[in-house]
Amino acid sequence: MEMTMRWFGTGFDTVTLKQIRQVPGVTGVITTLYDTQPGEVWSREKIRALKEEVEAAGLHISGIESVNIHDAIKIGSPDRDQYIANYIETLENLGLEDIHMVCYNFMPVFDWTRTELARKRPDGSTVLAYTQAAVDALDPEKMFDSIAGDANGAILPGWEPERMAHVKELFEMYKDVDDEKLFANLVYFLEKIMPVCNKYDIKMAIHPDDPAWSVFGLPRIIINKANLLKMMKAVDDVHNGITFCSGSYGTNLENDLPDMIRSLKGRIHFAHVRNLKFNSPDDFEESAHLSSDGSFDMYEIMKALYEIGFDGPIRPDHGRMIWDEVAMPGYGLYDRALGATYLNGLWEAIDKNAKRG
Ligand SMILES: [Mn+2]
Repeated sequence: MEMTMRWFGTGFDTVTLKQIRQVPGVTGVITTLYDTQPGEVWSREKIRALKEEVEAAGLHISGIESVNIHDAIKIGSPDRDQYIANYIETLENLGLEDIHMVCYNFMPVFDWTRTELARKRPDGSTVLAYTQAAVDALDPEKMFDSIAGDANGAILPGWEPERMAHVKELFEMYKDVDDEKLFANLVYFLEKIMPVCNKYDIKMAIHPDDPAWSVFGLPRIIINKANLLKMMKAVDDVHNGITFCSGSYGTNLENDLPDMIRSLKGRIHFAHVRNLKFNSPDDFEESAHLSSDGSFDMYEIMKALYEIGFDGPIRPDHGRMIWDEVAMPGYGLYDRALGATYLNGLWEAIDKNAKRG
């Protein structure tokens, strides 16, 4: 594996490349062109400029998170082929710039959903949290307003104000899309892009829906092992793979995380490893990465990744806000750096143990 951190780009991220370079063991960043809209073609020039900036800081681009999918593709509307053609052009430009891993998601309307961006924990840190009762009590159109106020002025990934201004229209557009239709639209998209992925060896890594169940009655498909295996089989190409995000699959306590990892050997191209603390099955908060701070056994998760020979990029995921840092919720420097260091420590121990037999 390669340890990386997510970086949103100069002007969007409070964390600098220089700071990331100083986190021990981190050699790459996972980044994006944060000012592009879903459906837009990424030019080679823009990709190259981003790459040069990262490399000038002594790091490299380990993959893209995300190249977002236009709603027309997810809905399967008549204009989807044009947006798929644009997506293919973006993939081609990424391939020409020697970038070989692309994370994306296939969630309708909302990206990840949390009901609080700054829940206070006993140690005084603040974290993102989710409670089903709050979602059930909420008008989906107000979801954006309810969380935007806590974002420290940052634009949250997947919650771009331009899209959220049209939430009502988006719901209307998805009204005939159920789980089966969404799955068929995903397969249609993957079949169209596989040739360019094969040509440039670009590994597509779908990110799970978060939380891993339906919210506001919207369809959700990337939620469990059965659906993932169905997706792998439907487009049986190594370039059709997944992002294993422990914090997203872990929202559903029925998901056995190490077992899922072992079942997906060879198709996990990217890993997000973080912990959650459950107060009840319907209420969780994002804890520190350490096993003892949350509900997951992080050693078993890392061991499963090690045992399947995972060699892609891995990153700590949402961190707590600590030491008075002001940053995009989940994406401060300090707690993610602690997370990266902890995950590197687990990996070193697992590796040394395995080699000693
Ligand atoms: Mn994730």
